[in-house]
Amino acid sequence: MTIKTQRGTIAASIAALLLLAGCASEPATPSAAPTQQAGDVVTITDAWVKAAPEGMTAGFGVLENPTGEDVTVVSVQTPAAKAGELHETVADDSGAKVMRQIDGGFTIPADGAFKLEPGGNHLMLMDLTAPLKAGQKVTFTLTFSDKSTMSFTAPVKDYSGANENYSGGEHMDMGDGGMDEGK
Ligand SMILES: [Cu+2]
Repeated sequence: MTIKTQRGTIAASIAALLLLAGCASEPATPSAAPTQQAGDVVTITDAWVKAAPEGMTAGFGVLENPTGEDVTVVSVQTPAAKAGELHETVADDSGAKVMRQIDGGFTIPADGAFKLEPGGNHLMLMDLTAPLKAGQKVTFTLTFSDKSTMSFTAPVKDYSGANENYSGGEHMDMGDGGMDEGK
């Protein structure tokens, strides 16, 4: 009887140890598994920036998302401008095209593309740090909602369009009062 009990205890202990071992290694599987980061897989093609002597300008291109889930660009940064914004272009009350910060960022659909083009969505460069001339290159860093980032370089090109006014302010008024966020 005594031996049996001891054996039972030992068996139970071994089982407990195995369980512990199982528990200890299990969390590593789901949480540490390398989930695909948006910044590693999203691409941009035909990227370019409109030349501008000063003030503000915009960057364009086609973002592509090869994953099975939507990904969202939440911010843009570039050394070429003091601030970068994600803009959409909409018609105001009088029907004129105005651009403004887009609510919720740029969402690139699963297995789809998101176009940045003159007269539409674009990467806004506010307050250029230096004149941008055709032939120069601008580096951008996009940040996604999963906190990952992607960087790319876009050539500067002369272009006469994309002169939409800035919603809620004068075209060249990029002061703090000129913003029309989230309306
Ligand atoms: Cu803009």
